[in-house]
Amino acid sequence: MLTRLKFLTAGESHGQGLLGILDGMPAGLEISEDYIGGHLARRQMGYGRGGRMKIEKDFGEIWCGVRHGKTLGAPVGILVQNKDWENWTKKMSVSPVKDHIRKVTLPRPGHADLAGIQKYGFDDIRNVLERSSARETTMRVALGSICRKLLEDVGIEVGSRVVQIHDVKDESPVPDDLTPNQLSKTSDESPVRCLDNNSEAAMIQTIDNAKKSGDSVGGIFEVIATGLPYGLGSYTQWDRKLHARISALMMSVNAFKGIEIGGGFGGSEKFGSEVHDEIGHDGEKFTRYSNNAGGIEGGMSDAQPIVLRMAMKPIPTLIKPLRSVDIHTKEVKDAHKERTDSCAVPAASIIAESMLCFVLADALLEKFGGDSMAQLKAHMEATAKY
Ligand code: EPS
Repeated sequence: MLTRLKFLTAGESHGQGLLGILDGMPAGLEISEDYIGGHLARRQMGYGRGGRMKIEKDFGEIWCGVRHGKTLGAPVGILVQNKDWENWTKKMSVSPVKDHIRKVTLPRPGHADLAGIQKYGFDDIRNVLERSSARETTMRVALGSICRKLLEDVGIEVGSRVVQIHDVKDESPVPDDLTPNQLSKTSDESPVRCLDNNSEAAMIQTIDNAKKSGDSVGGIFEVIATGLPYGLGSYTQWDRKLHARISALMMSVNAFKGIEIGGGFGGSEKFGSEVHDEIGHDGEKFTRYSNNAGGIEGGMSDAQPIVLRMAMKPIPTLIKPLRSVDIHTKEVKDAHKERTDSCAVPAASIIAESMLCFVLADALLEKFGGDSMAQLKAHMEATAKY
């Protein structure tokens, strides 16, 4: 669903590290490891995370595609080393080892374990779970933050906040004068990334309760982008529609189980007259009296903020495991358990921001083109409508 950008990630959760390539960025974009590191650190935060985040201090080393602080127009390659690797050198060795390595044989309901071993014919679930780990999203955030930088340089910001953890809701609205970057800055100060203090305390309590009973919780977060011109995406073909492209990238995250664009499911119980955003004109440009469409009409950005809500399921690795069956002996046993997070909703909101950055940067390059940032900006100045 990306037309101008390509990205690939590689790496196992407890292997040596994670690799990523982002191809198609124009030349001349200022980018630094510190900028990428800032967003990687945001992904590591959040109340309810397990022991792994205490071990890792994710840092994206730029290996190629950048010279003297600016992109070359060539593929950008990034490496994130796994600090935990030193504890896994035998279990995750690339070469065969003489030691006996205990196999994981109890698939976790909700994880890729069972379908993964059936598909690839493995006798050890570790071969599946290492790649199908949320650790992979580290590289999505690293590469996505390069897209984010491109967007910022042309006045487009992407931010987020958590609105629900388990059954605790933060119903406070986002203040009108808060830009997405300011929204993220404020949310980042909360351990659960929500705006309302009372909801924050209740969310923390819910996570503590889940943890105490060996359980996990999911939640909902909102992702907002502003500064978009008219016409990213197109109504002319199914795979050019912006909401289809956003949904495809968002739903590529295993834990994301639902997406709402603008009014989403709520709109289905309202009248058309209550849902659609009336059009005005302020003498210079068209305006809207509301934004229930969430910034997308007919598969195109309509120059309003893009507003999305994503639902994340609870993490499937449970300290008090569900029933499973041993893949070798077929005995009924508890599912595999290992170190895990009881809640990763705050981290997931940063991953969703990054997925949106890929799509918006791609759609922007598709519409305005340019081999360099200077060309992209000139094309936008000449033709972008807001
Ligand atoms: C994660 C790293 C993983 C998990 C979590 C997210 O590290 P470890 O397996 O060493 O604890 O903490 O992933 C899962 C719970 C999962 O099921 O994939 C990370 O970097 O975000």
